[in-house]
Amino acid sequence: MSKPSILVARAIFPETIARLAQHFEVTANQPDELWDRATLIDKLRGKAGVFTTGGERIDAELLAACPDLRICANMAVGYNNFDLAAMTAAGVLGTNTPDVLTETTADFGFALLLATARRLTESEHFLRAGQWNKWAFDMFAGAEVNGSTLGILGMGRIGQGIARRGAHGFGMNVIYHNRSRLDAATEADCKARYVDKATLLREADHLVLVLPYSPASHHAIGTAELAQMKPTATLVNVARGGIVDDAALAQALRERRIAAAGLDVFEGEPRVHPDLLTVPNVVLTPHIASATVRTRRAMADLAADNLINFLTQGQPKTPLNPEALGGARR
Ligand code: 8YV
Repeated sequence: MSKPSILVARAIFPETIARLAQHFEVTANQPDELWDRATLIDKLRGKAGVFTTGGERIDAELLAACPDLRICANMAVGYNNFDLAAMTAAGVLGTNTPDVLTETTADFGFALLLATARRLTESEHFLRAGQWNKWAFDMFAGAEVNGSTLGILGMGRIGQGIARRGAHGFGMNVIYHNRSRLDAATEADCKARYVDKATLLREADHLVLVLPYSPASHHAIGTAELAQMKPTATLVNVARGGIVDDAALAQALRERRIAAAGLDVFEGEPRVHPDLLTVPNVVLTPHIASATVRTRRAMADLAADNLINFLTQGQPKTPLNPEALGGARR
């Protein structure tokens, strides 16, 4: 029997390609070319599966043009690049990579919180620019982290990981807001108290965003929300671009309406709003919260497992829309 054909849309570990090639005819993109949509659709013709990395938009138009496609395996926990309803309607399975990146991403969220509060980027730029010629009592005095109030918007697995780090490691008072309240045991484990969004914005000394992006969370933090925060507060986004109105944030930072921000994700990335590049009180990183070698390997392995298990045995490991299997394309 001939092997099914799959597309790996972006460069990935050579070992992952080799493993996939044991089961599939693989079209890879190891030069890591950035394909436009027409090219992606063209490359997908005749493919039963695609390995995506979060940037490839899978929607009704693409699915209609690729009738052989049966599974889209995202190497990311977030899947806002998938129109899941359209995929389900077309009988196409989507999978993501939950759990394997939780602690690594929580580590990074906390790193960004610390860097933002303690002004790491700003002070390093100052030093590198040769501007440090004397010590001063108020030089780069930042916001206290230990014992302060940590606010978390979006209390899924990563949010809980950040809460535990704050509560248990830094003695922080943790408050959170989420679509649904956690069970009592999880709240106790995270030492976290559920509050409404207005209270979260008003009381947090450090606000971390860890909610999924959807039309409902678009600009969840904009001018009105920033105005409710303390002028001494910091804001960290390790979730998705588009949750924060970047233009409004840059203005709030410039006017010191909040103290500082740490951003790993941006609206329209890899483009970064030019105003964010010119304000000093922001720490900027290029969407690397899950980027440790071990975790990226685990994510690639899980995405590959999903393709292999589904296309060879019909048993994906981490399906997003198992209901699609009823009407799955064969
Ligand atoms: C991915 C992420 O590396 O998993 C996610 O949702 O944001 C990151 O861990 C990124 O999405 C790859 O594009």
